[in-house]
Amino acid sequence: MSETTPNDFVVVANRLPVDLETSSDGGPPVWRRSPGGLVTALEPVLRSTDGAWVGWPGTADVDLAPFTEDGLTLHPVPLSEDEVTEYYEGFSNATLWPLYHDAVVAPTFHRRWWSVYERVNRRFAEATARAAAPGATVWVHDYQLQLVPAMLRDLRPDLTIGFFLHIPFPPPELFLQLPWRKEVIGGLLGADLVGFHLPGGAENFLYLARRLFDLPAQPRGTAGGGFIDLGDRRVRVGAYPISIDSGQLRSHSEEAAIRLRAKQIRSELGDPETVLLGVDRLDYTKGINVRLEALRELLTDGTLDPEKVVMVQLATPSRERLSAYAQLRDDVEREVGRINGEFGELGRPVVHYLHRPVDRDELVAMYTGADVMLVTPLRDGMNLVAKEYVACHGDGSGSLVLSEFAGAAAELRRARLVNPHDLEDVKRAVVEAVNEDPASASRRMKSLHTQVMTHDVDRWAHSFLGDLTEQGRA
Ligand code: GDG
Repeated sequence: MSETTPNDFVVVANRLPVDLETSSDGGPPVWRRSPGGLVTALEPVLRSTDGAWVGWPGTADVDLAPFTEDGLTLHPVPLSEDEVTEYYEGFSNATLWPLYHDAVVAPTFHRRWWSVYERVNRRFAEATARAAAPGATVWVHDYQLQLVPAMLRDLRPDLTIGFFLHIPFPPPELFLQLPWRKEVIGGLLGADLVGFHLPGGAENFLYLARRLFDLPAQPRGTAGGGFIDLGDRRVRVGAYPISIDSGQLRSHSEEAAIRLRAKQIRSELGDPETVLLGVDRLDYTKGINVRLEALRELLTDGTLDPEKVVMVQLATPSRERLSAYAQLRDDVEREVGRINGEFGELGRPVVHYLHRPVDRDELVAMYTGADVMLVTPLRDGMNLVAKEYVACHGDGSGSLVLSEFAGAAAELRRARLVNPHDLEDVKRAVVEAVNEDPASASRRMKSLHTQVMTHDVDRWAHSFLGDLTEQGRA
C-alpha cells in the first residue's frame, strides 16, 4: 500500500477489480483480484496512462483510504448495509435492471430507493473528482452510475467524461415509465460520449434526450449514433459492441490440459452423442427455462433420445436476496427435477445442473467439449458467453443456438438465431443443431469464429476511447 496521487485516466464502476474478502479463520481481510472482461480490456490502458479505478470493494460498511495494489491505484467507495439494499439491490437491480430488460419482470418504483441512488452516485462522483488529475479522462460504467457524469461535470468541468452502458437501453415507451426519467437522461448528458452496445440503444437515447429536454432534432450519424447539441457543448452518442479477449481464450482452449479435461467431462457424462450446454448467471433475463422446456418437449415427443443427449446447465448464483431471483431458482430447479424424474435413469440424469461458479479452466473445458451451446435470453445487452463459446471452437466444431434478443445476435449472424418467446422455433433450432451435417456446421462455426477473433475487447476499448479523446478535443 502507498499514498496516491491524482491520475490521468480513471475508470469508475460499481465494483473495484478486486474484492475485499474476510477470512474465515479471523485473520486480516485480503484483496482478491477478480479479472473480468472489463479489467482485462482496460488493464493495458490503465497501466500505460497512469490509471486509477473507483468502485465499491464488495463488502458493506468498510471505509478505506485510496491505495496502490499491483501498480493500479484503487479508490474504494464505501456503502452501508442499507445502501447495498436500497441503491444496489433496490434501485439498480429491482428498478433499472428489469425496466431496461423489456420489463420481463415488473420493475419496482420506490422514492426512497431513488434518493439513495442519488446519494450514492454523488459519493462516486466526489471520489472520482478527487482521483482525477487536471484534464484527465474518466470512463464511467453501467446502469448503477448513470447520474455520475453530470455530477462529476459540475465538480470538475476540466475532465473528459465517457459513459458506457453494459445492458440494453430500452425503447421510449418503457423508459418513460420511470418517474425519474429526466434526471437519469440529464445525468448521462453530463458525459462527452455516451456509448451503448447497439445502434438501437443509441437511437433510443437520442430520441429520449431530445424529447425530454426539448432539443432540436439533428442529422443522424452513422450506425444509430449522433450528437446532442446542448448549446454550450455537444454530447456524442454511439454504438460500441463489447467483446472478449478472443486470442487469449482461443489459446487457452487449445491447451492440452483443457482438451484432456473436455474429453474427461464427456466421459463423466456417460459419453453421450450430444452434449448441450447453458452457462448463465441465474437471472430471469437469461431464458434458462426456455431451453429446459424445449428440451423436455423434445424428449416427450421422442425427437431427442435421453440415451443420446445430455444437457449441462451452469447457473452461477446471483442477487439471491431479491425475491424474483429466489422465485426463478425454484422454477429452474423444478424443471430440472421434472426432466430428470421423467427421463433420467439411475446414475444417468439428462440434465446436469450446477448452482455455483466453476473456475475458469473448468469453464473453458466445458465450452470446448460441448456440441451445442444454448444462449436463449429474453433480452441481453451483449452476452459474452456466446462469444466465449465461439472463441473456443476455432477448429469448426460445435454449434451455437442464439436468441435474437441478445446483443451478440447483431454480429453473430451465422449462429442459429431463435425467438426465445417462440418455443417451436427454439425446438426447431435445437434439433437442427443436433442433426446438422458436420461440413455445413463447420463452415458456420468457422465464420463465427473469424468474427469473434477480429472483433475483440481490445478493439472495443480502443474504439470507445479513440472517440472519447476526439470528442474531448472538439
Ligand atoms: C452484463 C450484461 C454484457 C459465468 N459463470 C461463470 C463465469 N461466468 C462468466 C462468463 C462471462 C460472464 O460471466 C457473463 O457475462 P455475460 O455477458 O454473459 O452476462 P452478464 O453477467 O449479464 O453481463 C451482458 C456484459 O455485461 C458485458 O458488457 O454482455 O449483456 O448483462 O464472461 O464466462 N466465469 C467463471 N465461472 C463461472 O462459473 N470463471
